[in-house]
Amino acid sequence: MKKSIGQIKAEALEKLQSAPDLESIQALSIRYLGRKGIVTQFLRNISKLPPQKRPDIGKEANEIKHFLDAQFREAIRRFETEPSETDDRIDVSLPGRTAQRGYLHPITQITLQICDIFTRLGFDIAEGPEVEKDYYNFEALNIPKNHPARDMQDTFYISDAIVLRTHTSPIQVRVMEKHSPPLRVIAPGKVYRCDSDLTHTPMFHQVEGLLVDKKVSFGDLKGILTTFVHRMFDDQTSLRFRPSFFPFTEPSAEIDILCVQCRGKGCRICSHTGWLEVLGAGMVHPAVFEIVGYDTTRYTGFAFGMGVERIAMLKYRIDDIRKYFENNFRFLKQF
Ligand code: 2NL
Repeated sequence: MKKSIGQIKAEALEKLQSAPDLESIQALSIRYLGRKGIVTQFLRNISKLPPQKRPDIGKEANEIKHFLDAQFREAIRRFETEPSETDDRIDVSLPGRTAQRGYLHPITQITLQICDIFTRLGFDIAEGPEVEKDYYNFEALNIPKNHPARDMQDTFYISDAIVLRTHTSPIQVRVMEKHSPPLRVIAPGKVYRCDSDLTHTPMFHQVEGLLVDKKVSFGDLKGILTTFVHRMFDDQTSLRFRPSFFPFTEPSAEIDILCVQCRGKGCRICSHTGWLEVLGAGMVHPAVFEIVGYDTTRYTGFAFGMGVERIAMLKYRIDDIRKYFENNFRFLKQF
């Protein structure tokens, strides 16, 4: 025999030490312990030795065979379970994972645009509680106890005397309680109604406006709202004032704009009328002024209200209001 079993062992361990990857360890295992492997051959050749040498060398060779087998198995297990040094390394030249940029919600954007238009016309912005007294939400607005607007079906009642506000008018009542005329305020905010379908959600956003001064006329109301519509949509957009009714204004009107889609020809969006309702408005009812202690012989005023989602749906041509509340990032980031 050319090499002693001790030499074979040393050589095998040295090669195992410098094996760079799993494949070379597996190849080494076959080279030494395989059917025609170096250690296997050595064991076979023991039968050619003189009989008195066979037991000692045989025993040693067998031990080394098992030892090497354990070493190879262990090395293979280490490679398979532990990440290698190269896998572990961080490539500092890779581009980082960028954080998604945040945006203002489309409803917030429209609310801010509406507020901006009115601030430039001299209005102040006022806010108030969403959980409101029945008094501010109904009573002070000349909405009597048996009025259909108070119906359990529309209003979320917290208790007998406390509701979730159904409009932002209570904000303006609170402003009038605190300040005397002249006064120009707009009241943006969330409002709640027990209603849910394609065009209604239980929570939606409103902007209301109120102007009180000496000699305020319906003409002033028309002027302000015409300017608003021209700035919100475009200055070619026609308006139409239709007589209507609200308990808190007299006279009252609903304001339509010429359909943004068909420009009056008639289409699905305007239900083939050519017009879209966007605002409610009117001259503040004297009963409301009396409740807050304003002198109705000296002051008149107008008020108006609009749904922000409705304006946003028309401006962005979205036909399902629920899209604004699903928080689908791919929808929201378009605006
Ligand atoms: C609509 C109609 C309107 C008002 C809101 C108001 C507020 C006070 C006094 C009188 Cl404090 N009126 N607000 C007036 C007319 C219409 O909103 O269609 N909103 C979406």
